[in-house]
Amino acid sequence: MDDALLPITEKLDAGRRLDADDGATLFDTPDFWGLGELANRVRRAKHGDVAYYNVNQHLNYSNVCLLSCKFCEFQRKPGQAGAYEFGIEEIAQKGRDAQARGATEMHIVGGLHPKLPFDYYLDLLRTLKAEAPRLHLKAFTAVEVVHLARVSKRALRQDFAGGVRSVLVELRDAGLDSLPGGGAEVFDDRVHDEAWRGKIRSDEWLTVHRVAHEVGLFTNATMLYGHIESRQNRVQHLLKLREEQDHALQNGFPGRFQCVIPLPFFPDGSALQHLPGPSGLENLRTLAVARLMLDNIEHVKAFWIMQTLPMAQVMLDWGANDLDGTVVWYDITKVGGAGTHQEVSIEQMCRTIREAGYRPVERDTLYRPVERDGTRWELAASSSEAASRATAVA
Ligand code: V47
Repeated sequence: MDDALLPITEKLDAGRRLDADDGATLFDTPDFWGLGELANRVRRAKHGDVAYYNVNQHLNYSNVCLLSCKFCEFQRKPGQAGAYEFGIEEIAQKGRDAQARGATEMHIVGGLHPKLPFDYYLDLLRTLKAEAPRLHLKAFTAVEVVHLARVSKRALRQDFAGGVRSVLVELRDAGLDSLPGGGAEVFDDRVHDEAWRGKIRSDEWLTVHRVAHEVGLFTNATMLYGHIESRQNRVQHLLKLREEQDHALQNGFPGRFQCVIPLPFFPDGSALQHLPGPSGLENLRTLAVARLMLDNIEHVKAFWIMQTLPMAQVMLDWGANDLDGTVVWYDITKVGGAGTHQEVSIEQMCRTIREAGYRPVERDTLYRPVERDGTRWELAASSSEAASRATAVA
């Protein structure tokens, strides 16, 4: 073992927090397998041999976007070939279809559309809740939430958090159940200005999530790595997330971050396609560091769509305890030039997890175990919600 890992091991054994220097050491250590072992130890202490997945579907209501993020191959300008926006009936149909195939979650994100009114988004949520009430609606990144606050003319300049709060409350009351983790990219102003100028900055992203936690919404957090950022930027990103989670927990907010999802940059088709993208080893290293630094975020997701299933299997030994969903369409990135139809069956997902030596557990978006019989599903009797419902009935 690299001697530099010994004090870190001692800290972990004593339940003490790692700091920025420890993060740098973990990124730089030549003892790659030692790092993996540390991450796996922490992962196993928290989650044993359980590996979660869910049955979900993605809905990208529009790819039209005012922004021009250099890493993004999804966005189109208004009128450009391939630009689209879904009508509400089309969205309703997708909701009915997802519910009929037994999905528990709809993950909804889109571009910053210059024309769609705020009512479109409220309609989208209300329609899905009416047509597919069993779907949990995990919708709108912090970037979209700020866009919607602007579209609906909240006074963000005078009171950013207040404007965000009023928009989130309205969305929540229309059916929004939680926020996905997208749009965080990497929390650094230099990288921001070079690669996604015009998008909200890290302080605004974090404020949206803070307000979401205050108003009772659970959220996720991503980190896009392997482009023009440094490893030090990644450590700082993780520390900012940890600090924000401390804030939610110390203040007893009803919401908090549930999981972190490190996302490897895919160069193909983007304005940064001259870059190589991260290697498999860098993916494992970044995942392990995320698990070790984020002692207050319960779940770490290996998003198999971007990592591939074989890589995700290995990632279960490197800190990940969740593979995300069975997904049906995924349009934001296309792995290796693949089409947008990316789907695994529940059987395939379970086989993948078992083969890696773990016990597959289906969860809902809030990480409550699900019991399933084909397309019919219920929260498992052991989950706290089901238990409290049973108590209320008794
Ligand atoms: O914010 C865009 C990233 C994100 C590329 O919350 C790219 O459960 C790699 O946030 N290469 C959207 N990444 C995806 C996302 C997500 C995914 C799965 C689960 C959850 C969750 C959230 O995708 C964007 C951006 O960071 N992205 N382009 C690219 N070329």
